Amino acid sequence: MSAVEVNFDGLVGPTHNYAGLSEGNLASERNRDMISRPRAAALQGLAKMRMLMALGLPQGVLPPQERPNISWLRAFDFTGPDEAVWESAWRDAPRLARVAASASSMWAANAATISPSADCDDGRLHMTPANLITMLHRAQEADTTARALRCVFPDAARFAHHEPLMAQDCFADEGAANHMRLSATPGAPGVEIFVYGRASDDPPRAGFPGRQTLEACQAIARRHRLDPQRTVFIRQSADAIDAGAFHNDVVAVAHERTLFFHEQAFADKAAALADIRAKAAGLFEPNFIEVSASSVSLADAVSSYLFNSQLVRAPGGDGLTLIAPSETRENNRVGAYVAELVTCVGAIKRVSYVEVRESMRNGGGPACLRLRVELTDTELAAVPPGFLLDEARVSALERWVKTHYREELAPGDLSDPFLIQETRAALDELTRILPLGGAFYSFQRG
Ligand code: SUG
Repeated sequence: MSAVEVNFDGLVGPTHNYAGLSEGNLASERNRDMISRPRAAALQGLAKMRMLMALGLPQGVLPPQERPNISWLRAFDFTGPDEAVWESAWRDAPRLARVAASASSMWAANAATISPSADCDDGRLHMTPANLITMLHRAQEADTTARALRCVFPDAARFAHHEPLMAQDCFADEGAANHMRLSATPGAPGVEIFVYGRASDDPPRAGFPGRQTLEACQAIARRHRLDPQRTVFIRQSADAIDAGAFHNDVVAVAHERTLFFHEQAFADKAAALADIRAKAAGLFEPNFIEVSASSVSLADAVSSYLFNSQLVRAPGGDGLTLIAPSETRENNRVGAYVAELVTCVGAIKRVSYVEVRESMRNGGGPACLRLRVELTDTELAAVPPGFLLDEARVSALERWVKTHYREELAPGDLSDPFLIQETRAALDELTRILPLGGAFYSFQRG
């Protein structure tokens, strides 16, 4: 059956800021308390979507979540009118207030794990919103993500929506950022590759946290009804995690038959590649593009975000295009590596650099900002068209950003109680640009 990969990008929310909330994410830690530029951040995200649209690729969008998250703060017994909740949280628990202001749902690669229907034995597309329990600020995303996905994929006969995994350490799950898929062509059955940072019975270790567990990966593979003969579980290398690869998509990316990865991405590379090759047997021959540490060190891979690129095939074009962050080019060693890569005979024929600097300063590159969903023609027809971008809708979103988003947000600006009404006005209007209905956000439900 013919199918197409649709990237659904997370819209950057109006409270985009640098709070230094993510241990093990070097950019987030380094840029803590910098002044952010929410308007530029959201426009950079939309410009990236435009770039993919210009290549002839379908592009979808996911809404930002409601922040400041006043109802989340109420769970910690901040009481009174919304403005009073916000003020007392800043006074008594500023760290919680910053968590409640985080716009982290923009990184849609962490929204969910998606298995296309070609891989699932009931012929439906399966999705599991990520519980994101490792980082407090991200753990507040799962419920709203689940609701957003139900709006975008409403047809239960075609789309199987699962609950996020149990919010327990054993099932820590960060979604598609640790999930890859190889297949001969879109629509063909593939090999699903789950990458985990730790197993629940690992001995304690020093170093940065592994955010994805083996148990979470296995549970998702079972509930998505994947064929064990076509499913691979790979342990991420501790070296990669400790170098700042807090998700696998910082050191590897896959598309169609191609796996583009860093030599030190996986704990046991030889076993991982052999397993992928064995499980692809009879379907396709995988194409491994391994980047040696002598060409690009792990430190350069993490700082340049080379692998946090999108690998795409433009319709009618030959070969794959790497949509890489401009930071990749700015790193002389990595930029030179890419320039050579695209001139050798290989699957990746060209590179396009994209500027998503505001997101990058929080550790989110082009690939973090999108959730990939491979849809058959009939599944695509079941997506409300309002979630797919055309010129009119992307222009409407740009106008919306320019109307509602602040140019700058300094940490001290976040405590402004006026921010609550300001962001709600923006989100309320958004529900008339995207087909979210009039009660998507909790403030709209009263
Ligand atoms: O979870 N940064 C995000 C970046 C997510 C990137 N996603 C992928 N690699 N797929 C994170 O660490 C920083 C927020 C702050 O510090 O204000 C943050 O959440």
